[in-house]
Amino acid sequence: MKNINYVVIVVIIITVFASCKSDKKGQPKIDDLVEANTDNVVEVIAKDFIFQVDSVIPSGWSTFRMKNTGMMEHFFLLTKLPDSITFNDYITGVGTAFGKSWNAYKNGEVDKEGAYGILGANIPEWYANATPMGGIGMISGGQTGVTTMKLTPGNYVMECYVKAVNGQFHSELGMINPITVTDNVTKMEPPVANVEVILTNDSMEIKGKVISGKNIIAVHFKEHPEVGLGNDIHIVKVDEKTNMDDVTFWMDWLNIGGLTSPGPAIFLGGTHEMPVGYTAYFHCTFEGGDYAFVAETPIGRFKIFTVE
Ligand SMILES: [Cu+2]
Repeated sequence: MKNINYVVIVVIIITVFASCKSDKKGQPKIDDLVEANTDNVVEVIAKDFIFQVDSVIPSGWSTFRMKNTGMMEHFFLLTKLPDSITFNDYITGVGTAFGKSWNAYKNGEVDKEGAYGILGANIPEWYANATPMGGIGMISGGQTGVTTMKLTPGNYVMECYVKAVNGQFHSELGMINPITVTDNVTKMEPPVANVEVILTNDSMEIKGKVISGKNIIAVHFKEHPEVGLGNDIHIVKVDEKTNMDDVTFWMDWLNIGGLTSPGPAIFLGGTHEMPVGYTAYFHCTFEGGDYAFVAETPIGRFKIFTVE
């Protein structure tokens, strides 16, 4: 009995001493917590028309969770900037070029080909070396999108280019943020998917079955068009009122009324393009019913599926 008491007292003393020690130093305790927390979640709040998000995030795998608390549809596309290029260079160079092109088309000064010509003539040369690095696909007001992606260190731009009723891009109204991705690498591993999507220029191949409840959908980027936006994927709810021609028309930013709130259906997320060889994982919870995968690129691509 005496011996047991002695052991208990010694253990208590050692425990108190050890916790005092780590409290005093502070650091070891924090490191332990970071190591234990392998899921790195980056919270994003989308409002009409701002993003609330940390401006500095680690590299490696992270899960981005964006709640759309606004009335309008929102998404975010991440673009990694070439080393010498700043956030302001992006706004003045890329933002202005898209604005000029869209305004000329909207005002009836040029056709679509002419609008793309204006875009090509005004976009800065360095834009060829900027890299689309995924994002969260289109989400309707009140919905939450969740996408897991791997990022490399560097300077990024987060933006939404849905259009307001007056035709201005949300990025022009404030939905554009600089993000620094640091050398600190998360300890997160990519999730396990129950559905795989393979995107090429000619096809959207779906492997596996979307089920009622939680799904993790892996999107493999195998190919992209040589010019313009890359192949991407978004999810839309399909009901008796949904017209897929309206949906695909709406997904084209260069249509009058395209990407302009309010959208023609309920959007539930997805992911934007990443470089060839990358995989993004989006998480989506479904009830029974009909849905469609729909692309911004290539224009007109969609595939309807049923969740039982
Ligand atoms: Cu937006």
